[in-house]
Amino acid sequence: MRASVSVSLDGFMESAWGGDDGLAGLDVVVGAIADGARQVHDQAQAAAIEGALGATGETNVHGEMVQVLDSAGSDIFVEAMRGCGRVAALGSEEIEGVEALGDGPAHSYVVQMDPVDGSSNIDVAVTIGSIFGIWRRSPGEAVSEPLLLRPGREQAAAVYVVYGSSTVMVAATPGAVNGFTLDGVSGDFVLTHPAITIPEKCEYYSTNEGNFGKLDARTREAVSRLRDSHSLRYVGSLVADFHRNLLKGGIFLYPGDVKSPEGKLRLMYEANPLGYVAEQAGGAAYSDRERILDIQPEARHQRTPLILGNRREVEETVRIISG
Ligand code: AFP
Repeated sequence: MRASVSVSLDGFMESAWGGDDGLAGLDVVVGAIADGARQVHDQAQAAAIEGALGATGETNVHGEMVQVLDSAGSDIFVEAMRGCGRVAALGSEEIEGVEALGDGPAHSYVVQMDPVDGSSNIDVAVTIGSIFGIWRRSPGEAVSEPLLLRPGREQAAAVYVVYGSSTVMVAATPGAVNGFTLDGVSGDFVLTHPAITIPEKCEYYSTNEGNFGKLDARTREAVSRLRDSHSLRYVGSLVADFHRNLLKGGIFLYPGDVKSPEGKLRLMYEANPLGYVAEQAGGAAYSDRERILDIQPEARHQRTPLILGNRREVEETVRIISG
């Protein structure tokens, strides 16, 4: 396994945000995410050989089994965020409280992350991901819980990494979505998907069809409509399903059901960052009733229904679900 060194992000400075002065240091934060992602990539590749598959035996704040790679990935990204010197506070799906990382003038960002998304897929060699929402911190703002309870529309940037047949990092900044592929030899991320926009044509829908019987009548109607007119693709890793829909054209749904009206996915670590990416690429993200980025969070670990992807299909699906 390679030692941890800084990775270079080919073209990020030029392609990302057109020199917005309000985003000074963002390249450092995204570079640290890239550095962590390369380490998670290495660990995922080596997990079976090094006996690092399976669960740790612990459960996380959501009562879910923690996989060995969940725990390793969380440690890697906490250290990457701490080490970059630009992040004041970190919220994580894997950590109950707020990680206070620094309160100096250079600590001008707040990050919320799902370090390893889709971790039940690790043991079967199926695609997993990492997700990050990045907010600005004003000078002197206290590093405490309220700093991490801001709506998604205030994000400065959002990033996800998909560890699949190749490892790709997608970074969204105001008006720009770019994809960088990890070069396994140099360890650098190379700009391979410049200026991503979600296709107009919606080819796919992604949802857990096994939940159909638990849905209310209007949500069943919305899913049935998609089923009749689209191909189904469902990996069960949100990042993988979203990445396909972003590049090929599609819609992802994890609605609430009769037992869990707020669904399964988390507002701060999953819905907000991917909602931001979708919107910057010309798509949309809604709960069953409102724009994801407008939801005022009440708790860092709160859940939300999520309908995400092609704007036209998302709006039509929300219209049917909300009656
Ligand atoms: P795991 O981390 O337990 O694999 O869950 C993954 C996830 O949070 C998200 O990535 C998927 O979109 C969603 O859950 C899949 O949930 P279902 O297994 O209920 O379809």
